[in-house]
Amino acid sequence: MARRSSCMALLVLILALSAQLGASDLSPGYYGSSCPNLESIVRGVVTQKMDDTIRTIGSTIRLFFHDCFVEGCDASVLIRSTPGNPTEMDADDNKSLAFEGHETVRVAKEAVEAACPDLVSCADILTIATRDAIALSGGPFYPVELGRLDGLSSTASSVAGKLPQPTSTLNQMVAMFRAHGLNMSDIVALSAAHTVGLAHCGKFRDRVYGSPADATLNPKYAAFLRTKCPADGSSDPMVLMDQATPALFDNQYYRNLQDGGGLLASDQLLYNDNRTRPLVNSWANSTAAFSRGFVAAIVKLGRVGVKSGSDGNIRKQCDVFN
Ligand code: HEM
Ligand SMILES: *[C@@H]1O[C@H](CO)[C@@H](O)[C@H](O)[C@H]1NC(C)=O
Ligand SMILES: *[C@@H]1O[C@H](CO)[C@@H](O)[C@H](O)[C@H]1NC(C)=O
Ligand SMILES: *[C@@H]1O[C@H](CO)[C@@H](O)[C@H](O)[C@H]1NC(C)=O
Ligand SMILES: CC(=O)N[C@H]1CO[C@H](CO)[C@@H](O)[C@@H]1O
Repeated sequence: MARRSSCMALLVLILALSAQLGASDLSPGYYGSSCPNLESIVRGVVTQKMDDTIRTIGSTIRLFFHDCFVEGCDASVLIRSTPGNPTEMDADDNKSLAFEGHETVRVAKEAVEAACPDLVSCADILTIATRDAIALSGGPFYPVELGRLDGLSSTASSVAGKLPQPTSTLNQMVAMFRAHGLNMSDIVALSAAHTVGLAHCGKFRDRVYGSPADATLNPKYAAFLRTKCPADGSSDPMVLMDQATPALFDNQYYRNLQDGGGLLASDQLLYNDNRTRPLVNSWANSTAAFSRGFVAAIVKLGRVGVKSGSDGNIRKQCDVFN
Protein backbone atom coordinates (compact mmCIF):
# COMPACT_ATOMS: atom_id res chain seq x y z
CA MET A 1 0.00 0.00 0.00
CA ALA A 2 2.70 2.41 1.06
CA ARG A 3 4.72 1.60 -2.06
CA ARG A 4 1.71 2.09 -4.34
CA SER A 5 0.89 5.50 -2.90
CA SER A 6 4.49 6.67 -3.19
CA CYS A 7 4.44 5.49 -6.83
CA MET A 8 1.31 7.56 -7.33
CA ALA A 9 2.98 10.52 -5.67
CA LEU A 10 5.95 10.17 -8.01
CA LEU A 11 3.68 9.94 -11.04
CA VAL A 12 1.81 13.08 -9.98
CA LEU A 13 5.15 14.83 -9.48
CA ILE A 14 6.39 13.80 -12.93
CA LEU A 15 3.14 14.94 -14.55
CA ALA A 16 3.35 18.25 -12.71
CA LEU A 17 6.95 18.79 -13.83
CA SER A 18 6.33 17.88 -17.46
CA ALA A 19 3.38 20.30 -17.45
CA GLN A 20 6.00 23.07 -17.16
CA LEU A 21 6.53 22.83 -20.92
CA GLY A 22 10.22 22.05 -21.04
CA ALA A 23 11.23 24.72 -18.52
CA SER A 24 12.99 21.99 -16.54
CA ASP A 25 15.34 21.40 -19.49
CA LEU A 26 16.85 24.86 -19.08
CA SER A 27 20.31 25.19 -17.58
CA PRO A 28 22.97 27.90 -17.35
CA GLY A 29 25.58 25.61 -18.91
CA TYR A 30 23.47 24.56 -21.90
CA TYR A 31 25.88 25.89 -24.56
CA GLY A 32 28.99 25.43 -22.39
CA SER A 33 30.71 23.04 -24.76
CA SER A 34 28.86 23.79 -28.03
CA CYS A 35 29.33 27.56 -27.95
CA PRO A 36 31.62 28.51 -25.08
CA ASN A 37 31.96 32.18 -26.08
CA LEU A 38 28.24 32.76 -26.49
CA GLU A 39 27.76 35.01 -23.49
CA SER A 40 30.81 37.15 -24.17
CA ILE A 41 29.77 37.58 -27.82
CA VAL A 42 26.29 38.78 -26.81
CA ARG A 43 27.67 41.02 -24.07
CA GLY A 44 30.01 42.64 -26.60
CA VAL A 45 27.11 43.48 -28.90
CA VAL A 46 24.91 44.80 -26.07
CA THR A 47 27.78 46.94 -24.79
CA GLN A 48 28.27 48.44 -28.23
CA LYS A 49 24.55 49.02 -28.79
CA MET A 50 24.30 50.73 -25.39
CA ASP A 51 27.19 52.99 -26.36
CA ASP A 52 25.23 53.92 -29.48
CA THR A 53 22.05 54.79 -27.57
CA ILE A 54 20.49 54.35 -24.14
CA ARG A 55 17.28 53.33 -25.95
CA THR A 56 18.92 49.88 -26.19
CA ILE A 57 18.40 49.25 -22.48
CA GLY A 58 14.64 49.70 -22.18
CA SER A 59 13.72 48.43 -25.62
CA THR A 60 15.59 45.14 -25.14
CA ILE A 61 14.17 44.45 -21.69
CA ARG A 62 10.60 45.24 -22.74
CA LEU A 63 10.96 43.03 -25.82
CA PHE A 64 11.82 40.09 -23.57
CA PHE A 65 8.73 40.70 -21.42
CA HIS A 66 6.43 40.92 -24.44
CA ASP A 67 7.98 37.80 -25.92
CA CYS A 68 7.52 35.70 -22.79
CA PHE A 69 3.93 36.79 -22.12
CA VAL A 70 2.70 35.83 -25.58
CA GLU A 71 3.28 32.18 -26.56
CA GLY A 72 6.16 31.91 -24.08
CA CYS A 73 9.81 32.96 -24.29
CA ASP A 74 10.28 31.70 -27.84
CA ALA A 75 11.26 34.74 -29.93
CA SER A 76 7.79 34.78 -31.51
CA VAL A 77 7.73 38.55 -30.95
CA LEU A 78 10.64 38.97 -33.37
CA ILE A 79 8.96 37.56 -36.48
CA ARG A 80 8.31 40.16 -39.13
CA SER A 81 4.87 40.26 -40.72
CA THR A 82 4.35 39.29 -44.34
CA PRO A 83 1.46 40.61 -46.45
CA GLY A 84 -1.76 39.08 -45.15
CA ASN A 85 -0.05 37.45 -42.15
CA PRO A 86 0.33 40.02 -39.39
CA THR A 87 2.58 38.68 -36.62
CA GLU A 88 2.86 39.65 -32.94
CA MET A 89 4.90 42.64 -34.07
CA ASP A 90 1.82 44.15 -35.68
CA ALA A 91 -0.42 43.83 -32.66
CA ASP A 92 -1.47 47.13 -31.03
CA ASP A 93 0.60 46.41 -27.94
CA ASN A 94 3.73 45.99 -30.03
CA LYS A 95 3.43 49.11 -32.10
CA SER A 96 5.40 50.98 -29.48
CA LEU A 97 8.18 48.41 -29.13
CA ALA A 98 11.24 50.44 -30.04
CA PHE A 99 13.30 49.02 -32.90
CA GLU A 100 16.55 49.14 -30.92
CA GLY A 101 15.65 45.92 -29.10
CA HIS A 102 15.11 44.05 -32.36
CA GLU A 103 18.29 45.54 -33.72
CA THR A 104 20.32 44.39 -30.72
CA VAL A 105 19.07 40.82 -31.12
CA ARG A 106 19.65 40.88 -34.88
CA VAL A 107 23.27 41.98 -34.56
CA ALA A 108 23.91 39.58 -31.66
CA LYS A 109 22.46 36.67 -33.65
CA GLU A 110 24.73 37.49 -36.60
CA ALA A 111 27.77 37.54 -34.36
CA VAL A 112 26.73 34.28 -32.68
CA GLU A 113 26.04 32.57 -36.03
CA ALA A 114 29.55 33.48 -37.20
CA ALA A 115 31.02 31.64 -34.20
CA CYS A 116 28.50 28.81 -33.66
CA PRO A 117 26.25 28.35 -36.69
CA ASP A 118 22.76 26.86 -36.25
CA LEU A 119 23.21 26.16 -32.56
CA VAL A 120 21.81 29.02 -30.51
CA SER A 121 18.15 30.04 -30.47
CA CYS A 122 16.98 33.63 -30.85
CA ALA A 123 14.94 33.13 -27.67
CA ASP A 124 18.15 32.44 -25.72
CA ILE A 125 19.96 35.36 -27.34
CA LEU A 126 17.14 37.71 -26.29
CA THR A 127 17.29 36.28 -22.77
CA ILE A 128 21.04 36.87 -22.50
CA ALA A 129 20.81 40.34 -24.08
CA THR A 130 18.14 41.27 -21.52
CA ARG A 131 20.32 40.15 -18.61
CA ASP A 132 23.22 42.14 -20.06
CA ALA A 133 21.14 45.29 -20.59
CA ILE A 134 20.13 45.04 -16.92
CA ALA A 135 23.61 44.27 -15.58
CA LEU A 136 25.44 46.79 -17.79
CA SER A 137 23.12 49.58 -16.65
CA GLY A 138 23.87 48.96 -12.99
CA GLY A 139 21.35 46.24 -12.18
CA PRO A 140 22.02 42.76 -10.83
CA PHE A 141 24.04 40.23 -12.84
CA TYR A 142 22.52 36.76 -12.65
CA PRO A 143 23.17 33.44 -14.38
CA VAL A 144 20.73 32.97 -17.29
CA GLU A 145 19.10 29.60 -17.82
CA LEU A 146 19.43 28.52 -21.47
CA GLY A 147 18.11 25.86 -23.82
CA ARG A 148 14.96 27.45 -25.28
CA LEU A 149 13.90 26.69 -28.82
CA ASP A 150 12.41 29.29 -31.15
CA GLY A 151 8.67 29.06 -31.66
CA LEU A 152 6.93 28.14 -34.88
CA SER A 153 4.00 30.53 -34.67
CA SER A 154 3.50 34.27 -34.34
CA THR A 155 0.17 35.96 -34.92
CA ALA A 156 -1.06 39.46 -34.11
CA SER A 157 -4.31 38.00 -32.77
CA SER A 158 -2.48 35.90 -30.16
CA VAL A 159 -1.39 39.08 -28.35
CA ALA A 160 -4.93 40.22 -27.50
CA GLY A 161 -5.53 40.36 -23.77
CA LYS A 162 -2.14 38.87 -22.86
CA LEU A 163 -0.28 42.02 -21.86
CA PRO A 164 -1.07 44.26 -18.91
CA GLN A 165 -2.16 47.83 -19.65
CA PRO A 166 -1.32 51.01 -17.74
CA THR A 167 -5.01 51.12 -16.77
CA SER A 168 -5.03 47.54 -15.44
CA THR A 169 -6.09 47.05 -11.83
CA LEU A 170 -3.87 45.10 -9.46
CA ASN A 171 -6.34 42.20 -9.53
CA GLN A 172 -6.20 42.12 -13.33
CA MET A 173 -2.40 42.12 -13.28
CA VAL A 174 -2.34 39.39 -10.64
CA ALA A 175 -4.55 37.21 -12.85
CA MET A 176 -2.38 37.80 -15.92
CA PHE A 177 0.88 37.10 -14.13
CA ARG A 178 -0.53 34.11 -12.24
CA ALA A 179 -1.38 32.50 -15.57
CA HIS A 180 2.39 32.35 -16.13
CA GLY A 181 3.34 31.18 -12.65
CA LEU A 182 4.26 34.64 -11.41
CA ASN A 183 2.90 35.99 -8.12
CA MET A 184 2.19 39.43 -6.70
CA SER A 185 5.78 39.93 -5.44
CA ASP A 186 7.01 39.13 -8.94
CA ILE A 187 4.78 41.90 -10.33
CA VAL A 188 6.28 44.40 -7.90
CA ALA A 189 9.79 43.17 -8.71
CA LEU A 190 9.47 43.11 -12.51
CA SER A 191 7.70 46.46 -12.67
CA ALA A 192 10.99 47.97 -11.52
CA ALA A 193 12.09 47.55 -15.15
CA HIS A 194 10.32 50.91 -15.48
CA THR A 195 13.39 52.38 -13.76
CA VAL A 196 14.81 52.61 -17.30
CA GLY A 197 13.27 53.52 -20.61
CA LEU A 198 10.54 55.81 -21.86
CA ALA A 199 6.78 55.90 -22.28
CA HIS A 200 4.57 57.80 -24.69
CA CYS A 201 2.43 60.62 -23.27
CA GLY A 202 -0.67 58.76 -24.47
CA LYS A 203 -0.02 56.06 -21.85
CA PHE A 204 -0.49 58.49 -18.93
CA ARG A 205 -2.15 61.61 -20.39
CA ASP A 206 -5.41 61.10 -18.49
CA ARG A 207 -3.54 61.10 -15.19
CA VAL A 208 -2.21 64.57 -15.96
CA TYR A 209 -5.05 66.29 -17.82
CA GLY A 210 -8.09 64.28 -16.77
CA SER A 211 -10.83 66.04 -14.84
CA PRO A 212 -10.13 65.37 -12.18
CA ALA A 213 -6.42 64.69 -12.64
CA ASP A 214 -5.05 61.65 -10.78
CA ALA A 215 -4.86 62.68 -7.12
CA THR A 216 -2.17 60.09 -6.38
CA LEU A 217 0.22 61.82 -8.79
CA ASN A 218 2.68 64.22 -7.15
CA PRO A 219 1.46 67.75 -8.20
CA LYS A 220 4.96 68.98 -9.05
CA TYR A 221 5.56 65.93 -11.20
CA ALA A 222 2.17 66.42 -12.87
CA ALA A 223 3.10 70.04 -13.68
CA PHE A 224 6.39 68.86 -15.17
CA LEU A 225 4.61 66.24 -17.27
CA ARG A 226 2.21 68.91 -18.60
CA THR A 227 5.23 70.75 -19.99
CA LYS A 228 6.24 67.57 -21.84
CA CYS A 229 2.89 66.41 -23.21
CA PRO A 230 0.46 68.50 -25.29
CA ALA A 231 -3.01 68.55 -23.69
CA ASP A 232 -4.79 67.93 -26.97
CA GLY A 233 -2.71 64.91 -27.88
CA SER A 234 -1.70 66.63 -31.12
CA SER A 235 1.63 64.87 -30.78
CA ASP A 236 2.68 61.92 -28.65
CA PRO A 237 6.25 62.42 -27.45
CA MET A 238 8.03 60.08 -25.05
CA VAL A 239 9.03 60.84 -21.47
CA LEU A 240 11.69 59.16 -19.33
CA MET A 241 10.01 56.83 -16.87
CA ASP A 242 12.55 57.55 -14.11
CA GLN A 243 13.56 61.21 -14.30
CA ALA A 244 16.09 60.83 -11.46
CA THR A 245 18.29 58.04 -12.86
CA PRO A 246 16.91 57.27 -16.35
CA ALA A 247 19.68 54.98 -17.56
CA LEU A 248 20.40 53.21 -14.26
CA PHE A 249 18.76 49.92 -13.40
CA ASP A 250 18.27 50.64 -9.69
CA ASN A 251 15.62 50.75 -6.97
CA GLN A 252 14.93 54.46 -7.56
CA TYR A 253 11.67 53.25 -9.15
CA TYR A 254 10.29 52.41 -5.69
CA ARG A 255 11.41 55.72 -4.16
CA ASN A 256 9.61 57.50 -7.01
CA LEU A 257 6.44 55.59 -6.12
CA GLN A 258 6.74 56.64 -2.47
CA ASP A 259 6.86 60.24 -3.72
CA GLY A 260 3.79 59.95 -6.00
CA GLY A 261 6.19 59.82 -8.94
CA GLY A 262 5.14 56.64 -10.69
CA LEU A 263 4.60 57.52 -14.37
CA LEU A 264 1.97 54.94 -15.28
CA ALA A 265 -1.16 54.35 -13.20
CA SER A 266 -0.11 50.68 -13.06
CA ASP A 267 3.16 51.75 -11.42
CA GLN A 268 1.67 54.07 -8.81
CA LEU A 269 -0.97 51.58 -7.71
CA LEU A 270 1.79 49.31 -6.38
CA TYR A 271 2.37 51.91 -3.69
CA ASN A 272 -1.27 52.92 -3.31
CA ASP A 273 -2.50 49.37 -2.72
CA ASN A 274 -1.78 48.13 0.77
CA ARG A 275 -1.17 44.59 -0.50
CA THR A 276 1.97 45.68 -2.37
CA ARG A 277 3.05 48.82 -0.49
CA PRO A 278 5.11 46.96 2.16
CA LEU A 279 7.21 45.41 -0.60
CA VAL A 280 7.65 48.78 -2.34
CA ASN A 281 8.83 50.27 0.94
CA SER A 282 11.29 47.54 1.72
CA TRP A 283 12.77 47.45 -1.80
CA ALA A 284 12.98 51.26 -1.84
CA ASN A 285 15.21 50.86 1.20
CA SER A 286 17.40 47.98 0.20
CA THR A 287 19.21 47.41 -3.08
CA ALA A 288 20.22 43.93 -1.93
CA ALA A 289 16.66 42.86 -1.10
CA PHE A 290 15.38 44.35 -4.37
CA SER A 291 18.05 42.55 -6.38
CA ARG A 292 17.14 39.20 -4.79
CA GLY A 293 13.45 39.70 -5.53
CA PHE A 294 14.09 40.92 -9.06
CA VAL A 295 16.44 38.09 -10.01
CA ALA A 296 14.05 35.45 -8.68
CA ALA A 297 11.22 37.00 -10.70
CA ILE A 298 13.04 37.49 -13.99
CA VAL A 299 14.40 33.94 -13.91
CA LYS A 300 10.80 32.74 -13.45
CA LEU A 301 9.73 34.98 -16.35
CA GLY A 302 12.36 33.29 -18.53
CA ARG A 303 10.78 29.88 -17.89
CA VAL A 304 7.37 30.83 -19.24
CA GLY A 305 6.15 28.60 -22.07
CA VAL A 306 9.60 27.37 -23.08
CA LYS A 307 9.55 25.30 -26.30
CA SER A 308 11.37 22.02 -26.73
CA GLY A 309 11.35 19.01 -29.05
CA SER A 310 9.14 19.34 -32.10
CA ASP A 311 7.49 22.51 -30.70
CA GLY A 312 10.41 24.63 -31.87
CA ASN A 313 13.66 24.95 -33.76
CA ILE A 314 16.79 27.10 -34.04
CA ARG A 315 16.00 29.97 -36.35
CA LYS A 316 18.70 31.01 -38.81
CA GLN A 317 17.49 34.58 -38.78
CA CYS A 318 15.48 35.90 -35.85
CA ASP A 319 12.83 37.82 -37.78
CA VAL A 320 11.79 35.07 -40.23
CA PHE A 321 10.84 31.42 -39.78
CA ASN A 322 13.28 28.94 -41.33
C1 HEM B 1 3.12 45.18 -14.71
C2 HEM B 1 2.49 45.59 -15.78
C3 HEM B 1 3.12 46.42 -16.87
C4 HEM B 1 2.50 47.39 -17.56
C5 HEM B 1 1.06 47.84 -17.41
C6 HEM B 1 3.47 47.95 -18.47
C7 HEM B 1 3.21 48.96 -19.37
C8 HEM B 1 4.18 49.64 -20.07
C9 HEM B 1 3.92 50.78 -20.91
C10 HEM B 1 2.55 51.36 -21.20
C11 HEM B 1 5.10 51.22 -21.37
C12 HEM B 1 5.35 52.42 -22.29
C13 HEM B 1 5.27 51.98 -23.73
C14 HEM B 1 5.33 53.13 -24.67
O1 HEM B 1 4.66 54.13 -24.45
O2 HEM B 1 6.07 53.04 -25.66
C15 HEM B 1 6.12 50.36 -20.84
C16 HEM B 1 7.45 50.50 -21.08
C17 HEM B 1 8.41 49.61 -20.63
N1 HEM B 1 8.16 48.45 -19.95
FE1 HEM B 1 6.43 47.90 -19.11
N2 HEM B 1 4.66 47.31 -18.31
C18 HEM B 1 4.50 46.35 -17.35
C19 HEM B 1 5.45 45.45 -16.94
C20 HEM B 1 6.72 45.39 -17.44
C21 HEM B 1 7.64 44.31 -17.19
C22 HEM B 1 7.33 43.07 -16.38
C23 HEM B 1 8.80 44.63 -17.83
C24 HEM B 1 10.09 43.86 -17.91
C25 HEM B 1 10.55 43.07 -16.98
C26 HEM B 1 8.60 45.92 -18.46
C27 HEM B 1 9.56 46.63 -19.13
C28 HEM B 1 9.36 47.84 -19.73
C29 HEM B 1 10.44 48.67 -20.24
C30 HEM B 1 11.91 48.39 -20.13
C31 HEM B 1 9.84 49.78 -20.83
C32 HEM B 1 10.54 50.93 -21.54
C33 HEM B 1 10.59 50.62 -23.02
C34 HEM B 1 11.45 51.55 -23.82
O3 HEM B 1 12.21 52.33 -23.27
O4 HEM B 1 11.37 51.45 -25.05
N3 HEM B 1 7.33 46.33 -18.23
N4 HEM B 1 5.53 49.40 -20.06
C1 LIG C 1 -6.14 47.58 3.18
O1 LIG C 1 -7.05 48.62 2.93
C2 LIG C 1 -8.39 48.22 2.99
C3 LIG C 1 -9.27 49.35 2.49
O2 LIG C 1 -8.70 50.59 2.72
C4 LIG C 1 -8.71 47.79 4.40
O3 LIG C 1 -10.05 47.37 4.51
C5 LIG C 1 -7.79 46.63 4.76
O4 LIG C 1 -7.98 46.25 6.10
C6 LIG C 1 -6.34 46.99 4.55
N1 LIG C 1 -5.53 45.80 4.68
C7 LIG C 1 -4.37 45.78 5.29
C8 LIG C 1 -3.62 44.48 5.29
O5 LIG C 1 -3.89 46.76 5.82
C1 LIG D 1 13.74 51.77 5.83
O1 LIG D 1 14.93 52.21 6.43
C2 LIG D 1 14.72 53.08 7.51
C3 LIG D 1 16.06 53.61 7.96
O2 LIG D 1 17.02 52.60 7.96
C4 LIG D 1 13.98 52.32 8.61
O3 LIG D 1 13.73 53.17 9.70
C5 LIG D 1 12.65 51.84 8.04
O4 LIG D 1 11.99 51.04 9.00
C6 LIG D 1 12.88 51.00 6.80
N1 LIG D 1 11.59 50.67 6.21
C7 LIG D 1 11.31 49.48 5.73
C8 LIG D 1 9.93 49.30 5.19
O5 LIG D 1 12.11 48.57 5.68
C1 LIG E 1 6.48 34.72 -5.01
O1 LIG E 1 7.58 34.26 -5.75
C2 LIG E 1 8.84 34.59 -5.15
C3 LIG E 1 9.93 34.17 -6.13
O2 LIG E 1 9.85 34.90 -7.30
C4 LIG E 1 8.97 33.91 -3.84
O3 LIG E 1 10.19 34.27 -3.23
C5 LIG E 1 7.83 34.33 -2.94
O4 LIG E 1 7.87 33.62 -1.75
C6 LIG E 1 6.49 34.09 -3.62
N1 LIG E 1 5.45 34.69 -2.81
C7 LIG E 1 4.36 34.05 -2.48
C8 LIG E 1 3.38 34.81 -1.66
O5 LIG E 1 4.16 32.90 -2.82
C1 LIG F 1 9.37 46.92 -33.80
C2 LIG F 1 8.40 46.79 -34.89
O1 LIG F 1 8.68 46.27 -35.94
N1 LIG F 1 7.20 47.24 -34.63
C3 LIG F 1 6.12 47.18 -35.58
C4 LIG F 1 4.82 47.07 -34.82
O2 LIG F 1 3.72 47.26 -35.62
C5 LIG F 1 3.72 48.47 -36.35
C6 LIG F 1 2.40 48.60 -37.06
O3 LIG F 1 2.16 47.53 -37.90
C7 LIG F 1 4.91 48.48 -37.32
O4 LIG F 1 4.92 49.68 -38.06
C8 LIG F 1 6.17 48.41 -36.48
O5 LIG F 1 7.29 48.37 -37.31
